[in-house]
Amino acid sequence: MKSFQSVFSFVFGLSILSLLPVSLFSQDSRAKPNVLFIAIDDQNDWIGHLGGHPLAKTPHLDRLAERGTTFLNAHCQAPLCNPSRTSLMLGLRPTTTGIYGLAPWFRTLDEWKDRVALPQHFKSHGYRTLTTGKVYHGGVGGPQKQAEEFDVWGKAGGIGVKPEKKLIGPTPMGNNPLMDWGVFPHRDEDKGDFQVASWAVEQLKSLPKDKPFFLAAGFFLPHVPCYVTQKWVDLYPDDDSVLPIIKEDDRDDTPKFSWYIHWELPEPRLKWVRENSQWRNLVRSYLASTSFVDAQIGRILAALNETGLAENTIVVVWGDHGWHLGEKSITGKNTLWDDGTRVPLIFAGPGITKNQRCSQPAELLDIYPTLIELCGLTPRKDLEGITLQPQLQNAYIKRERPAITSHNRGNHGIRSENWRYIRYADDSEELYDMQQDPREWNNLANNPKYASVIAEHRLWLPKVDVSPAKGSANRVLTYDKSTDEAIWEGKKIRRSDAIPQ
Ligand SMILES: [Ca+2]
Ligand SMILES: [Ca+2]
Repeated sequence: MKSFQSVFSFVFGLSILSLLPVSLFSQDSRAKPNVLFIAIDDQNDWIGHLGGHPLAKTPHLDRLAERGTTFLNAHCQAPLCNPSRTSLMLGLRPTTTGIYGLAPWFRTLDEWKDRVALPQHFKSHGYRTLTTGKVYHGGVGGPQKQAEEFDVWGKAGGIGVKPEKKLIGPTPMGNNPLMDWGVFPHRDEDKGDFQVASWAVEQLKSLPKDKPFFLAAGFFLPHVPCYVTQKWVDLYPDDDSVLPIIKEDDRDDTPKFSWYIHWELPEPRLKWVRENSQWRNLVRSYLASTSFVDAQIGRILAALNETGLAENTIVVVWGDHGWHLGEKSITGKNTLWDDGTRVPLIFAGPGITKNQRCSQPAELLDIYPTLIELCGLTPRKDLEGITLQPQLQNAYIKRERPAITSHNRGNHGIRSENWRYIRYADDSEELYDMQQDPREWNNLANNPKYASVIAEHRLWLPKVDVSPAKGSANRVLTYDKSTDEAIWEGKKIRRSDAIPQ
């Protein structure tokens, strides 16, 4: 009797299995895909296929985009390293965590010290997690804490070889050592980013196959200092055709408060780089650095192909925020325009439609839930991003939510498919028609014709918009509407103050 039962259940079981859709069955039996997670620091949209700069040469990223889906309208959640990366890795907006500045590290906060970050979620699903280079903004709280974030730590990366002294003259606001760029003779192999790529390549070639991997590689360039060699800068003409197209009086129609969110910074203004004949040098050095990083990413992708891992590895490439190179009279980050928020975001690998360009707004916040879905991990209800999986199948599927970027409490950029709306903490506003005016030159916020567009975009301003977290520092702005008092990095800004140059 017993044996009859087991034979019966065996046969019954088989017949049930045969009724299951083939795709579900094969998905369950397939090993989970690996993840190759590549970050680029301060990389704006000067990427070949993104069209942010007509001369940008990034053949490897362009090829990767052809092998998958690239987002042409992807934006960071904060235009600064620490808050942008914290948001992406935790799946939470800066307006939810209060992390707006270069400090604090989120694990120092009671509220987030046990929060399961993206790589930890993968680890808890049986992945081996590895990291090299700049993935989080700074240290993770000492060597003993490293193992809590990733299983394996590789080369730290960073700048690498440096000239004996700064290549350019002293820069305003304290002559910050990072504010430097240009050509000096050195070997590619001595750069932090080269070593990061080499370490990632070694891992791909030697990793045991017992578990899927989540390998994070963070490139430092084109973050300043943009040190390059002649062969990289020679990719770009040594004339003014490399300069971005700007409007001289572009800031005449932006509110004074637009200056408050990048009030005093080590990054020189356009005025300084012009007066010191550094504009072209900066632009070429930045472009050359981008091409250098593209080549390093190319080395990792080549290893992925050579090892046969490409077939079962999801590749995602993202930049943490944009960078101005003269547009709107400044260089650097800390802005809510496309120059400050638009970033590369490319997905390729199993289950992702090839050769797609998606114009729907996307957020870096969406990476966490997207990777969960692509890899079949347990979904999480506490993430503020929305999966991009529908667009990875069909790039034309609409996304209702615009991309939202915040720079300190009360200052938000809302980027939909056709519009850019900005609201500052003092209620001043900007609106740009991104189809007619992609350079965001003509602020339409005061034109009554656009009242309904503005009203529609205002609905997306974050409902939760907390004060800076404990320990916040560097690039932190607070504002009290009742007294019109603004404080930037501990110093009062008065309405009558001249804009620091
Ligand atoms: Ca950055
Ligand atoms: Ca303007």
